[in-house]
Amino acid sequence: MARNLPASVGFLVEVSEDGGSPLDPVFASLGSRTELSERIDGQSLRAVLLHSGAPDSAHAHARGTTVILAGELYNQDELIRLLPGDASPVGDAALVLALFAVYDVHAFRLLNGRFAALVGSAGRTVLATDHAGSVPLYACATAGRVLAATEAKALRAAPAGRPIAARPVRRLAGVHQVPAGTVLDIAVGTGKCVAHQTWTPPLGRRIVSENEAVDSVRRVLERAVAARTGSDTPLVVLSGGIDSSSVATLAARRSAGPIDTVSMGTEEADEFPQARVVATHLASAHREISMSTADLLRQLPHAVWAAESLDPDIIEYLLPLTALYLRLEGPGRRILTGYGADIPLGGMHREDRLPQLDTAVCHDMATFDGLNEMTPVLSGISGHWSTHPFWDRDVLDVLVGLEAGLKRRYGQDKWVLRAAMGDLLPHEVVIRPKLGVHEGSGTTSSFTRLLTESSVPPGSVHRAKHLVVQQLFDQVVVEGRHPDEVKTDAVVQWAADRLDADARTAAQ
Ligand code: AMP
Ligand code: PCX
Ligand code: MG
Repeated sequence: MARNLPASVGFLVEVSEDGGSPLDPVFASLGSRTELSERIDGQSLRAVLLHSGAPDSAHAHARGTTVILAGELYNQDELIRLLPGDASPVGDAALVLALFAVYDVHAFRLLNGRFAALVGSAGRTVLATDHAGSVPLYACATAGRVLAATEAKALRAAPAGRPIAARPVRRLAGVHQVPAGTVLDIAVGTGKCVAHQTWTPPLGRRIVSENEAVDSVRRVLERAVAARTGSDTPLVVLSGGIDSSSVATLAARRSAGPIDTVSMGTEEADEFPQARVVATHLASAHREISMSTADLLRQLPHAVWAAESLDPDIIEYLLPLTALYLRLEGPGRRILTGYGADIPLGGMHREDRLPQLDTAVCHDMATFDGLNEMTPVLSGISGHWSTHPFWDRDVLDVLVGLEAGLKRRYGQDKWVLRAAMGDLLPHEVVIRPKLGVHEGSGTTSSFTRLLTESSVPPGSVHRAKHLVVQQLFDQVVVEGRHPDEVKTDAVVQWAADRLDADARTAAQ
């Protein structure tokens, strides 16, 4: 299906029995805002949709049920086949509405997408995330009132809600994050909540031949890239590693003209030559964006503001991407990345033993939830929409489910992917092991140096990074400050002083 940006990229919704009092719709994502207001069987539903000009298909209403959807679906064609012969709903929200009428909450087990959704019907508010929770969704429920938003900061002024079957958000009493692949069915009158899990990563491993594995990886990734490529020229954030190069080459194959690619680097490190090999091979319109590590580190508050993540490792992966997106001028683009490939393939696991490889895959697949590393808000803060083909539901099912010996083979990491792309990329690209974005951009090393230069002892650097990220979260999410007002240097000094004080207390 041809498309540019999703109809909506975020929302704040309030469902209440007494009309409630409106919250301030605060989002880090850029976008126009459209308000809508409806009565559903004695309750009022008020929503603010964040969008880039055409929000109509993010919202659907029929027979006392309303659907609001931020993001997009990737398997509309399959889904439409489930509906009665002549039904062909226009837009993703209408499609979910039609499926909900047939399957109720179980409709969400059918969807392959990148979305957060709300369904309002008589007495019920249903909240749903995609299989990966890739569009974060937060909720706050009290008797008679349910609030939901795609950014936690939009709920910072919400009244303390009752505990629900979801993860509490640090220092936002009553605000919870809806887990990945989950539907929460909330009774508005009481605030009581029932959770249904709609997806879980495969735990078994399929035994298939090399050829079968390679063919299925190629086919499923092709489909995932096709479903994410709009009518405009695709833009791929390209490191020159096998993951983003695979996405770029598959996007280029289905594009009528040259695709756009962009790479970032700093004075400390870049992978510009490696990315250039791929860009030249694809004849893409390629751009290199270079920045100082000082400028990069100044964007730390923006990375935390966008990702609303408390994990310092994840913030190190996301900072260079945030800084890159902030330098991509408008209008809003659809951006494809290779993010996430290393998780189901164990790409960050640099050794040969298969039990350890599968242990790493199992661990990463069991712990990604709540890290928000796939969030579209990262690029949303500069008005763009990012999407990650490797975390397509069908791609994940295939990749996770391959036995470990197909992931590490003939001394190569991610062997099955390299073999699947072998005929489309230069040999040197196919075989090169790659650094992570945090290493290839000098992010980890420059962040570490900033701390040690502020007299953090080398053994306390990780703890200091944790404190910095937590403090940034408190300022830009919990307290609602704009990241332009928050200075990385001041927060780093605060963390160094705090560690120093803790060390003195311990020594007494
Ligand atoms: P990684 O797995 O470390 O390569 O990073 C995840 C994704 O981020 C890659 O697949 C690329 O899409 C993107 N990326 C990483 N490094 C860069 C870079 N230096 N410039 C542009 N995009 C990058
Ligand atoms: N990545 C990885 C994901 C980082 C690990 N995340 C996790 N375990 N939840 C990827 O792109 O697959 C890098 C830099 O590599 C980010
Ligand atoms: Mg990668």
